[in-house]
Amino acid sequence: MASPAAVENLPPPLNSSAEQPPLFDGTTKLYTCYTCPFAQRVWITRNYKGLQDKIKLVPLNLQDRPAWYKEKVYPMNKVPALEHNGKIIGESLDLVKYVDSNFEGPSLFPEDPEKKKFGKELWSYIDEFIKIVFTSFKGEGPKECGPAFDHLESALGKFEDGPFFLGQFSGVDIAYIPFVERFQIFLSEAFKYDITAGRPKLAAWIEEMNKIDAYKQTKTDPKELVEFYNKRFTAQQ
Ligand SMILES: N[C@@H](CCC(=O)N[C@@H](CS)C(=O)NCC(=O)O)C(=O)O
Repeated sequence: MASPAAVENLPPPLNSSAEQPPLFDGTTKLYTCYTCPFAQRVWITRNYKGLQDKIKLVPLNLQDRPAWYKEKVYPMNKVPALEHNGKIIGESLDLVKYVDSNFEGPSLFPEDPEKKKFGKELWSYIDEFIKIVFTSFKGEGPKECGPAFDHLESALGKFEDGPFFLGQFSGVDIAYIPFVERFQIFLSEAFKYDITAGRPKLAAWIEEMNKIDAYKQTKTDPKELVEFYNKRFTAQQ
C-alpha cells in the first residue's frame, strides 16, 4: 500500500486529441479533472487510503474533452467516474463510499451509532450548503451565506474527540473540504469576507485539514479559481 503522504508526479490532462486509455483492461481508473471539487473528493479518498498504485488517475481537460469519454466511457460526460471491475461508476459522494468499502486502507466511516446518524445528516446537508453559498455569490454574499457557515461551526462542536465533523477524520470531511476550500478563497477575494472570523471551530478544522497529506496534494490553484469564479458568478451581474 502506498503512503498517503506519497508525493506523485501527476499525469497531464488528456484533451480532445488524446488517445483513449484501454477500457476494462483490469486497471482501476479514476477519470478526473484536477480542478473539479467533486472529483477532488474521490482523489482525497484514494490518497488517504493509500491507493495511489491501485487507482490510476486519468485526468481530463474538461474545456477540450476527448469525445471518447462520453461515447465509450461515461455517457453522463462528467467527472469523476471510476472504472472498476468491468464497470463505470459515477457520482462523487457515492464514489467516496464505494472506494471506502471496496478497497483496503483505513475506514472512513465510523461505526459508532451516534456518529453514523450525525454523519448521515451532514451528508444530506451538503448539497444545500453548496447551493446556498453559490447562490449568495450572485446576491449579497456573506449576508446570505453566513448562516450556512454558522451551521458548519455548530456541527463541528458536536463531538469532542477531535477537530473533525465526526471527531476523527472521516468521509464527511472529504465531502465538505473541496467546497469550503474554494468558498474561503473566493469570499475573501471577492467580498473581503473571512469565513473563519468568529468561527474558531471552522478555523481549527481548516487548519487540521491542511495538515493531511492526502488532501494537501489535491488543493486547487487559488488564482485560477478566482478567475474561474469571477467569470462564472460576478461577470454576469
Ligand atoms: N453530481 C456530480 C457532479 C459532477 C460534476 O458536475 N462535475 C463537473 C466538473 S466539476 C463536470 O464534469 N462537468 C462537466 C459537464 O457538466 O459537462 C458528482 O457529485 O460527481
